[in-house]
Order: sequence, then structure tokens, then C-alpha cells
Amino acid sequence: MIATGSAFMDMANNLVYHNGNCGIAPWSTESRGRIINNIIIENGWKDEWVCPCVGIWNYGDWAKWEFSHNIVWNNREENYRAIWDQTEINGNLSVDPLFSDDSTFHLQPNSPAVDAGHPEIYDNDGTRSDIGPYGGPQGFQK
Ligand SMILES: [Ca+2]
Repeated sequence: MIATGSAFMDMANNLVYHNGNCGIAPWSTESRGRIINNIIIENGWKDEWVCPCVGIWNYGDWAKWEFSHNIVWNNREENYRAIWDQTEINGNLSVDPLFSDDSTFHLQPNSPAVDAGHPEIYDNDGTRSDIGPYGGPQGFQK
């Protein structure tokens, strides 16, 4: 996911998994946005293009980004490039999200992503949001 030009990118409750190079990159100092409740793991399996094989590559102005309650884990070269490690800041974690399988990516009941999302965002069952694609008001059906 790349934010170019003067784009506003609003990214919530996604799974960014197994992309060739980086998972997410603010790509311009004019771009800005919100990155909340996403799982960004195991990216960078293929060297190509200019993006490094990392989870988050800051190639913009980090001050213009809200970044909270994400799991960034096990990306090939490193989780963060050109930005300080966000682990333990604003609810961001660096842990295995404990999927039940690698096709539906449902969370195991003891997953650290359960009820660990932004506290002002709720799931359809009324609980605090889960991190990942099954969390939040527009989460996939479980
Ligand atoms: Ca929940």
C-alpha cells in the first residue's frame, strides 16, 4: 500500500500479508493519513522495485500520519524502516497474531489481536475492536 502525491489514505482493519516488498509506505511528504487496526506481517519475500523488504517504510512525513493499534511482525528485513520502532507505542504490537489457518486468517480465541484494536472502535458484537480484517464495524463475518 503506497500513498503518493497529496493523497489521504485511511486504512483500517486490513491484512497486509506476504507482499513482494514493503507492506505500507507513505511515499510523499505531502501524503497523509490514518493507519489503524491493521495486521502487517511477513512482507518482503521478493526483491524487486525500489521498496525495501520491510513492513512499514516511511518515505514521507511521519508527522502527518496517525499510526495506532497495528500488529507489525516478522517482515523480512525489518518491521520499520526510516522510522523508529512503533512497538508498544499507541497500542502497536509486534507479535504473532495467531491465525487459525493461512487461508481464512481467522483469529484463534487466544490471539493477541482480539479486543486489542482502537478502544473507540467497536466490533459488530459490541466488544472493543479486534485488529485485522474481522474487526471493526465493517469487519468480515466470522
Ligand atoms: Ca472484539
